[in-house]
Amino acid sequence: MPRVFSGVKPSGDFHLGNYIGAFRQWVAHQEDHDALYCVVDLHALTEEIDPEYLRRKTFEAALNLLAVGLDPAVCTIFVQSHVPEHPRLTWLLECSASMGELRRMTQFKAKGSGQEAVRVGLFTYPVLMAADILLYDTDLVPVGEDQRQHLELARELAQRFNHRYGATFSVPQAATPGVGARVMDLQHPERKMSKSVDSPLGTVDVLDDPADIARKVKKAVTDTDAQMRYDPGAKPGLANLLELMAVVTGKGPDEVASGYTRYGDLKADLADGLVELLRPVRERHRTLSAEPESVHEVLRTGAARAHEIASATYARAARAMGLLA
Ligand code: AQP
Repeated sequence: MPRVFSGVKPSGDFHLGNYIGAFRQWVAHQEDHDALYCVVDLHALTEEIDPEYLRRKTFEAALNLLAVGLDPAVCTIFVQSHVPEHPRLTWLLECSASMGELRRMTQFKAKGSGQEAVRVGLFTYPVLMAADILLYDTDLVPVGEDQRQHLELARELAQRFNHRYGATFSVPQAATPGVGARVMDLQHPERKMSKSVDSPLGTVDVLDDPADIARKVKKAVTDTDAQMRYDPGAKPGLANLLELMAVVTGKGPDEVASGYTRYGDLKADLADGLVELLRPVRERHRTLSAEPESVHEVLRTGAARAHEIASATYARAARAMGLLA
């Protein structure tokens, strides 16, 4: 079976962007791929994070991955730092990546460019992400649009390594959903919904209760011309709502727009649709919360399987570069 790998950072609570941009695909791919999904805790260290908070969020992230519908009987779920080959391969790849190509990464430009005190890890984290992916001979990486550039870097590093040292890594492909690849903040539709940005009204968490979901959708920023049409450039707030409704209904955003005249009606139906979309997640979460040991067991089994694959790939790369076995 072709292999799928993807990861999520345990830096906060999972939101609708993670669910629609990534987890829905993860769940779909687990059936017909050899799927590995990772809580990338090392990535969370690139910015200030309280140690206790990180530990708690890492566990919660694993629990939530089960809640969104991943089945440990058919896929592998593990924590990045439990598999030591991730930082080990990162070093090998850093020794073939260039400062110039990392400086071009838009996420780094947005978060840290020009600041002397910025962490080195924030600059090099796309290389860690490349190592995450390349360790597993990954064919497909389901990600939201925000990660596309990092995925391109992973492909570039794999090709460069293979060219310089001989065939070592599979070159992965990105898989982004047609609609919903970039869910925007409901209050600031010019920026993506994100767990590390404090925007309580703009972010719908996957575990929000129905009343909160309805309140946030109702207060979502739109525009004043009140014309119902899908136009992400001129009407980003409305376009975001139409895209979300397109995900909920399986229609295209233009088709959704043609079915409404008033923003209020769209918002009301969208709130109901999102409540239903996320209901199974909330229910599974309630059950799983009562059995934390089963989550730890999933992570132990997952790390053992991931380590088996990752150690073989690391050994291949180390040998190719001339490290003594
Ligand atoms: N707004 C989004 N729309 C669609 N997909 C999204 N993803 C994240 N945000 C959106 C996808 O979710 C997966 C996990 O990504 P992450 O852990 O990097 O998510 P985040 O919520 O973006 O987290 P942070 O802490 O806010 O990260 P930064 O600040 O680095 O962006 C990925 O597949 C991602 O594409």
